[in-house]
Amino acid sequence: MRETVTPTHCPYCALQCGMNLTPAPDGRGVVVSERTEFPVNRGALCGKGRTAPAVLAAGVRLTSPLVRDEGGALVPASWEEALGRVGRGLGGIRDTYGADAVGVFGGGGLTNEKAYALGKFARVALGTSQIDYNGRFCMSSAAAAGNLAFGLDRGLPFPLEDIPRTGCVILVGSNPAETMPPSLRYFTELRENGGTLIVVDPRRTKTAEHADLHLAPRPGTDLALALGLLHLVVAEGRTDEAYIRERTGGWEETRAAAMAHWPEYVERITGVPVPQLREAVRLFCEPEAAMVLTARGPEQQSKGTDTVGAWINLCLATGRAGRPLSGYGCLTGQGNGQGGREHGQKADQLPGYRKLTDPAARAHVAGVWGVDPDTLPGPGRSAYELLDALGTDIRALLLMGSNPVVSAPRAAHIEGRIRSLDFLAVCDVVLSETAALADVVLPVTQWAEETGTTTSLEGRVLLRRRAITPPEGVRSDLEVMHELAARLGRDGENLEKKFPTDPEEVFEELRRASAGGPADYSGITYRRLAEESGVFWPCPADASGPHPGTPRLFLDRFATGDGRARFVPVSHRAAAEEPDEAYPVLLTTGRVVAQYQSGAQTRRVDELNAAAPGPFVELHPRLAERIGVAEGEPVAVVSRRGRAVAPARITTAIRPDTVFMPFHWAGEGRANTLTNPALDPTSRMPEFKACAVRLEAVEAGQPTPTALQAAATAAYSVPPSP
Ligand SMILES: Nc1nc2c(c(=O)[nH]1)N[C@H]1C(S)=C(S)[C@@H](COP(=O)(O)OP(=O)(O)OC[C@H]3O[C@@H](n4cnc5c(=O)[nH]c(N)nc54)[C@H](O)[C@@H]3O)O[C@H]1N2
Ligand SMILES: Nc1nc2c(c(=O)[nH]1)N[C@H]1C(S)=C(S)[C@@H](COP(=O)(O)OP(=O)(O)OC[C@H]3O[C@@H](n4cnc5c(=O)[nH]c(N)nc54)[C@H](O)[C@@H]3O)O[C@H]1N2
Ligand code: SF4
Ligand SMILES: [Mo]
Repeated sequence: MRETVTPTHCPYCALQCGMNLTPAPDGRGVVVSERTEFPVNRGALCGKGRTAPAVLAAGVRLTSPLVRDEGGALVPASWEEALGRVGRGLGGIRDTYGADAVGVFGGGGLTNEKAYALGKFARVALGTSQIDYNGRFCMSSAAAAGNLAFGLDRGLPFPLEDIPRTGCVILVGSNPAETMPPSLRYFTELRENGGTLIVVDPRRTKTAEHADLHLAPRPGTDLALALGLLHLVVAEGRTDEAYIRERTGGWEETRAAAMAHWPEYVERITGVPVPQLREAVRLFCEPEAAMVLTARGPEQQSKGTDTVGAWINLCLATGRAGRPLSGYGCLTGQGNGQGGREHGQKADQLPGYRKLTDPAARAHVAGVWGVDPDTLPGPGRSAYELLDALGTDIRALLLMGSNPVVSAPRAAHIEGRIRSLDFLAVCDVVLSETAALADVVLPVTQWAEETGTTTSLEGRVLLRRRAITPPEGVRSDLEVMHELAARLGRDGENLEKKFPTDPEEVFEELRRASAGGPADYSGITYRRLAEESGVFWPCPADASGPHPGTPRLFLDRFATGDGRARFVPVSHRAAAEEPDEAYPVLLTTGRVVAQYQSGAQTRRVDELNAAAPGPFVELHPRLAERIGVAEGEPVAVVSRRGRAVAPARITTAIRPDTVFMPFHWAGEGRANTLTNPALDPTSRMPEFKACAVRLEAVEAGQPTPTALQAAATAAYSVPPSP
């Protein structure tokens, strides 16, 4: 028998590594093997991608719908019954309280087809404005800043393959050694080619170990850092005046703001010594070309948009955007983090990255959907605001592709809001902590069992292909929306006809809906995707022949009205919550290599649990000594939102005024019990990366808050400037 090899992509992060799948010999699940011809990862996979088939197994994943019985337990039920309950649950609330009493929450892991269908489902089948998704917690600040400065947001405006050929990369708050391991090679090759890598991270991460220069700012101070670098660029006469004149607007105001951020002042705010600031400027400005890449570190702040704006300003002032091998980029996170933000599951958005408030966009998309534009609701709330409104004016929620009980900021409060809903329906592949609270759980197919497209962090649209038949008892998210539409239509409306279940049919509609929009997919077909290693958007349909797609953006002009990039005038401001007597230490949060996000999937894989069995609190030996905690001992971290407990992991790789917790676990060690939902005014991004906490050794005596404050301040003293 000939083996059927299906080339496809990983279910997890935005690198979307290529992999080959073959049906497992025992007829259950798939076997993963190298797909060397896919250029981005050339066969390399991290442990998560390699072990992804474990989540396909019965016993690990859901194989039957679950409904809550009279005793309050979740019990297996038929699809007919489960769908009927969801139809009545959502429809009943809509009919009694109005469409906006029903919320929808999506995810950046959903394929383009699902994200598109979900946005349409909210606006057309439910008629609600209350839809948003977890991408708001991810790269929304970078997206907002990119739109402001360049007139367009595509995470990377160039392919990863450009990185090894530039002169210098500043990697800000990004830890690809753990979060996208196969991509590390681009940075090591950069150095082999004579380029330099600067890493900005409060921790000396595995990525920072590869850097020529590691700057370790206090969490929440990247805005000041970028302004300080810009100050030095101006003071040292390193601006590119011709470029500024020809390709940008708004320089004078930005220049003035930067001049107010003296290096010594910036050193005081950030803790980064002035000589290091000067060295960074030298490394960044000397080569012909250079890049700044940001990830969640500077973005997940209550000033994330301004912070990314400040890094973009640095690129613009030095002529390092919209030129070969130069530019600013954001390393998007989730499997379809890029496509998921383009096709309408965001509160203010229509497919093709169109604005819901734009009358022409409404008319175009309503035309594709066959509805009256006036029936389309306006923009709704952002993710945190939506979750915070559950149980108040939003009484029912349909959740697809997120696990907010673990991943939302101020999670204990959000968990309470979710519990206070009249009705919750969750579509998931596993019984996540959030699904466990649902009235109805609908089990859905997974990556290897279904076809669909994703758009990687490069803006490269890719085809994921079905490799095996899903088990009896699960259905695809598209089928769920189709069936629910049938139950939500009024007066024999046949609403389900608007929600096809074949992914290619949905993609064909998405092509038309996106045509002419900023993220134009109209020239992309499944057939092309099957033949090529992906196609970069924008790729408009072209009568004269297939459009090649656009790997590199902005080389001739930016996507603004006049083609010029815009400097964004910004100045430093503090984090929403700074350490004080009662909460003297800064907490920041993030990821470890062997777990993914809320852990809903990866915590079900033995090999990954062996590598990363549980939460921990990373802290500096000096801080550990002050609170009297030894390696591995439990330490309580307390913020104004709550208390979490996890074993201490003591290391000199973190600033002594900061502790770090990964957010992959539920229960006592849930980092998001602590985090601050202070929102960025533009992107509505919560401040996952900085909040004030105090530490307590769980068994030893409790130190006084004042002693802790002293410890935190004394432990980190800024080295004197020369
Ligand atoms: N293993 C694994 N890989 C993943 C994921 C996962 O959950 N697990 N998730 C995927 C997703 S959705 C995303 S968004 C990406 C995220 O990818 P990354 O952004 O690389 O991940 P994080 O660990 O959240 O944050 C990166 C770094 O920011 C640092 N940091 C914290 N506070 C600050 C600050 O104030 N300033 C600066 N400059 N740095 C700071 C942290 O110390 C951390 O090392 O990873 C993707 N890949
Ligand atoms: N403290 C702190 N919190 C954070 C962050 C941080 O850095 N620090 N990072 C934030 C970021 S960047 C992100 S992206 C979020 C992510 O946090 P979540 O939104 O919770 O992300 P996941 O854990 O990936 O949840 C996805 C859920 O959908 C399910 N799922 C997977 N594929 C599908 C599918 O195709 N269909 C359906 N219906 N379900 C599916 C999975 O099993 C899982 O239960 O967390 C945010 N929270
Ligand atoms: S780096 Fe990301 S896409 Fe690649 S194998 Fe790991 S999780 Fe999957
Ligand atoms: Mo993310």
